[in-house]
Formats: sequence, C-alpha cells, structure tokens
Amino acid sequence: MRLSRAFLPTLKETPTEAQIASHRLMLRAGLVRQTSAGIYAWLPLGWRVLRKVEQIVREEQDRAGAQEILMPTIQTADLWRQSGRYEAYGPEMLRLKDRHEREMLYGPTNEEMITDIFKSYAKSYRDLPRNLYHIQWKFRDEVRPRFGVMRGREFLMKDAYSFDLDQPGAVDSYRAMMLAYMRTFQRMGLRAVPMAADTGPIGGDLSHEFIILAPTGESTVFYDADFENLDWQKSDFDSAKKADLATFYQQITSMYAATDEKHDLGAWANVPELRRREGKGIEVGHIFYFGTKYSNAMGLTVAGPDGKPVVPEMGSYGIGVSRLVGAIIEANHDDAGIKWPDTVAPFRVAVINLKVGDTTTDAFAERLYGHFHDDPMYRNDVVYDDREERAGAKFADADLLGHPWQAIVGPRGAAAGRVELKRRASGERLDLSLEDAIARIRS
Ligand code: 5CA
Repeated sequence: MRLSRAFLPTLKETPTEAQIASHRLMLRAGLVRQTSAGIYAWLPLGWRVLRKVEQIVREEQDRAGAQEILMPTIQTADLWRQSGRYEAYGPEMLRLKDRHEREMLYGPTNEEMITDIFKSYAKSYRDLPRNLYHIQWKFRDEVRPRFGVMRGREFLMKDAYSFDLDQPGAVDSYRAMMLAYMRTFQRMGLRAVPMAADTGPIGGDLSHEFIILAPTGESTVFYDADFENLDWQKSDFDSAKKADLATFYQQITSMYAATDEKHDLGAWANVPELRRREGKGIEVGHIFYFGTKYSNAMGLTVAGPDGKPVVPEMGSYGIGVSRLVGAIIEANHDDAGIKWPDTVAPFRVAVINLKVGDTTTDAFAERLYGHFHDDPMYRNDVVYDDREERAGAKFADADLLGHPWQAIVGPRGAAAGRVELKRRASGERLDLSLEDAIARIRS
C-alpha cells in the first residue's frame, strides 16, 4: 500500500475526550472513529488489526476443536423469555420492535439462541461433546461507555458454547478453552493471567477471567512470575487429550493469581519471593461452566447410552475481540505512539522514502517496497511512505502508527546502497545493505 493513495487519517492534536492511552492513540492514529456514544466505525488501519486479532482467536478455537458458525445480531424476545433472562437483563439490553410489533433485541450474548439451535439437531449422546463458536457484534447499553473500544456499547465478541454428556466432560471442555485462551493471548504478544471469578448474570459455578498485563490497566493483580515465562505455544499439552488437560489445569491453577479484592496474604507468602509479581491488568476474556442452566430452561435433552434422556452440561467462553485491540495498545505503547507486536500489526513493514522525487532514493526505496510487495506472504503487510512530506513528519507518523519494522531510505544511504532499519519495539537501529535488511525483517 502506498501512503500517497491510502486513507490513513491521523490527528495532530490529542483528543480531549480520551482519558486513557489506547483511546487517545486509536483516535490519533486513525484506527477508529466514534459515530455515537460507545459505537465506532473501524477505519482501514484499525480494521486490519481487528481482523488479525480475530484470525488468531479463530485459529486457536479451531485448533482446540471448536467449530465456527455465525448467528445473527437480532434475536426474538421469545427465546429470552424461555430462559427468564428477557426481564432480568434490564436496561443493558437494546430492545426493538419489528413492523408487526414483535419484540426483538440486539443480542448481548447468545446462550439461548445456541441452545435452541443445538436442540434442533442433537438427538443422542453420540452428538456430544460439541463446541460451537461465532465471532459477531454484540450490543450492551452500558451506563457509562468509556475508554473507547474497551467499554463500547457495540463490540465484537468471540463466544463459544460447549455441550457435554456429563460434568467431567464439561470440565474437560472448559480446560480445553482455557489452554486455547493462553495460546491465543500469547500469540498477540500479551501476557495473560487467568483468575477464578464470580459468575455474575451468566450464572454457573466455575468461572475464570483472563487478565492481560498492562501498566495502565484498571485492576491491580498479584501473580506468579511463571505467567510471564511459560511458552504455551511450545507446551506439549494436547487439547484433545483429557490427561494433558488435567495436567495443564493443575499447573495453571497452582500458580498464584489474584486481583486486589481476592488477594490472599496467607497463600502469597508461600510463593517464592523471586517469583512474586504485582501489576496492572485488563480483562479480555471470561469463561463459564454453568451446567444445565440453559439446557434445562430451553428443554434440550438427548438420548443417553442407556436410552434414557440426558440434559447436556454446558459452558460459554467469551473473548472481547474489539476490546483486545485497545488492550494490546495499553500493553505496547510509548509517548510517540503504538508499538504493535508483529502478529497483529496493521503492516509488518514500512518503507520510508525520505526524499521523494530524488531519482536514486526513489529507485532504491521502490526496489525495497517491490521486494515485499511481490511476495504474496508480505503483499498485504507492507506500507510505502511515498508522500511528499518532511522527514520529521514521516518518522512521527511511523512511530505513531507503530510499524514494527521501519526501513528508512534517504539520499545518502541510497547512493551507498544502505538502509536504516529501525525496530519500533526496542528502538534499535541498524545500518544495513538492502539484502541484509530484507533478511533481517524476514528472520
Ligand atoms: N456469554 C458470556 C461468555 S461467551 C459473556 O458474555 N461473557 S462476558 O460478559 O464476560 O463478555 C465476554 C468478554 O466480552 C469480556 O471478557 C470482555 O472482554 C468483552 N466485553 C464485555 N463487555 C464489553 C464492552 N462493553 N465493550 C467491549 N468488550 C466487552
């Protein structure tokens, strides 16, 4: 993508309505545009990030054995009357009427709908276990939408729903999702800590919140340093194997993790001093085991192995996909702007031409841009700053937008066949030949 032709609007001034870094940066870097309170349009840069975050979530759900579907945003009130949540949900639910005066709503979550769909097809214990998920916009009429996409009214959520024959099966499904979550957040360059949590209006008796660590997070957390060190991508845990899931769950729940309110000084003292960490965090995911709460209410039964009807055990598993974009910025920024982790960056590489119009510089920069642009693996991931702008303005924009690799081409370097390669996250700068710069980015 050539910046001279792109719609990537940035703001010079710091927007006054934004109270936190990610909200400020998302507005300044032109990721989103608020269209009404708590409702946002995603501009090209933000949309690219949102899709990358969504794709990582999708790959890890699939890997854990969940299957993707897509349910609608609009639901009928009747479904929610069956579970008793239509009245109970209160003013957070956006209620609508169609032209026939039928009561509808914009879905805040989908337990009722998925149970109703599953009920239409599942007949016997052989149809279990199953886990179905979708990634869809939700609406919750929050009293105080704030912090940009972190607490919106319309927001993108991944919600998965598991159906099992019995309680031990449901616990395995729950553990498989927990492992998937650890892998998901780590792939986005985040450090996540699961915390035993209250279940709230979703109901149930086993629940964890996933808090990602960010210095500007809202809640204080106490946690074991191993949460920073363990590599869940390389871990041998197999989400298809019950024994692996049990070992994983044992390992993860034996590591200390608590928020402010639940901090247990007895237990904290038992954590070796070198492994005690205190930090700030943001909730990005929440998982629940709630047994037969919805299957009972919605009349879901299947024939068990002995022919007798069984009410399946369920769980639901949410990730705030749009919130994650804000949370990733909270965890990765400085005064100059965003520092995207490579896996979610809108563009992995930026080629910055410092003297557009100079024949040697143009030719050299075009060669570098062309190299990545001609490669299907990189074509969508390279941006070329070919604007007729001052060098200072280009550097400032590149840092604000947070491109992980910035290949800077000036007239002197171009004449000598050299590129200045800057790593946004560390600030490291290297003076390299064109070939070495390419090799470095690709490694
Ligand atoms: N049905 C369950 C799990 S599928 C559920 O709705 N859980 S939840 O209420 O905890 O929401 C799941 C995730 O959505 C939260 O962890 C949070 O990351 C995100 N989320 C919730 N409310 C908002 C909001 N107003 N704005 C942005 N993200 C939100």
